[in-house]
Amino acid sequence: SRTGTVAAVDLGATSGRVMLGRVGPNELALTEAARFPNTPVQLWEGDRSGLHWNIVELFRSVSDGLGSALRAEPGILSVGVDAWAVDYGLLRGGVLQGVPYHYRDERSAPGTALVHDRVTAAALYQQNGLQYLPFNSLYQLAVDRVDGRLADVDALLLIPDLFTYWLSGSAIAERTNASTTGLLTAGGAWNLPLIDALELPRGLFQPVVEAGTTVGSLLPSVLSQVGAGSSGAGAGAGAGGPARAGGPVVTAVGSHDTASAVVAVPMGSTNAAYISCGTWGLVGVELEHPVLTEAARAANFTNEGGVDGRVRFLHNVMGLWLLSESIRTWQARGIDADLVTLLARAEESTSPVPIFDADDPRFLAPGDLPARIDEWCAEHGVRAPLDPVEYVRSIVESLADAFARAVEAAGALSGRAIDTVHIVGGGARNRLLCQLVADRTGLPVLAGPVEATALGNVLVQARAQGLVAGDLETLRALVARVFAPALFEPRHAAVRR
Ligand code: LRH
Repeated sequence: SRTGTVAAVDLGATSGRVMLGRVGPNELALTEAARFPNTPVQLWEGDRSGLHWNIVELFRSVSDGLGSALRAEPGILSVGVDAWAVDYGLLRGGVLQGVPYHYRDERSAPGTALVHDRVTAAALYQQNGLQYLPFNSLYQLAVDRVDGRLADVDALLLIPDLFTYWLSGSAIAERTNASTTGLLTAGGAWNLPLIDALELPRGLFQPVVEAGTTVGSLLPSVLSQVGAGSSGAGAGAGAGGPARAGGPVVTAVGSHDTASAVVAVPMGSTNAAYISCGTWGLVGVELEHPVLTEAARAANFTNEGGVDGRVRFLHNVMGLWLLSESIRTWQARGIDADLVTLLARAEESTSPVPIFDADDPRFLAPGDLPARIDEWCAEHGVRAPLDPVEYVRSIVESLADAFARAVEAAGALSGRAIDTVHIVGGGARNRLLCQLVADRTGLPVLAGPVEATALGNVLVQARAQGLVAGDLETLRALVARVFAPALFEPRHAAVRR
């Protein structure tokens, strides 16, 4: 048995990072090689402003980060990319056409009607098991087709697959993220009858690969760009063990960030629920088989593809976006708002705050978030928060409430008696949130690891490289040993609304 190092590129909706993972049979260490912002851009499009990802800037940040990683550890064996779901780049002859849209862009609004006119929501759910989100790729694509954006393109790559392509030259569709398009069958193949029914060009869709597949090697042009020409990377044996001749391979990981996060949730039993809490709060359980009941559809629970053929049965709750977008609103108005300070003060405050529905779609779009909380409160006849501290407390209480409802639904819909709630991702750092979830569910909350997504990415690569072996339970046991989660006990019996 040996020890080696892999690099995880993990791209979130507000920031990205390149992490080094050193893995051996009883070793799992994560260090940060680079962290960079991911700031969307508004571009005028003739009659409106479109919201896009600054994808080329992001790729430069990734390249720079990989350069730092390779200088720190020339023996990196493998690189893998995960990112947020549903969004994609369109290519012609291998060249990106246009700037990929952000799923919060309003262009996808007509997509729901375009798709549901041809396939009812109920029929769709039977085929793809996905919760309805207005920006699921198939709705975005329906709009792209009508707007003529599919006329001259011959390939679609989801965001992490686009980075994998730019790093390795291989065009693939990793299955976990492809499942969020709505265009995969339950068996994990492209759903050609559905693709035809929506009049989408079949040729756009790339071969589906499983997480853990080696898809290529870092392109020589990338190696030289990152300042690690073929004589650099792969030449010497670094601390991480023998280097590969020719530089690192590129490995498909659970490229949907949430799929990678779930790999690293240190669950010890099938009765554990998880909340992967970053920009979104993804709340659910892991299953062997999808739940496609009408009750699951009505509750808007999704059956997304997991690593090793598992099913991520979960519901999207708005997540830390409610906080980050509020902070952005205040700062734009010159109000001094710092999240860490506000959270500390919110933790101390005891004044009652409104609990609003964190699931309400009105909170989806960018813009003045506190004003929309006010609007919700006015409509429901409750007092709106008075100052940033109250807004922050109200948001965290409302998130905890929505999380608790989703945990309960996940258990009821899947027939599991939930006895523990894991919180991973940035939300695991939010003590107030963790405590309130424990209080509202009446269950122990195990918080951490914060970097679950990068860890899951690392572990799938490490397993492909033979640095660790075993099923997800074995990998999770390793995570639990090295990154022991923090326990929050409920302070009283569960709060039911
Ligand atoms: C979280 C996430 C989530 C998706 C959303 C678009 O980053 O991937 O799982 O629903 O972004």
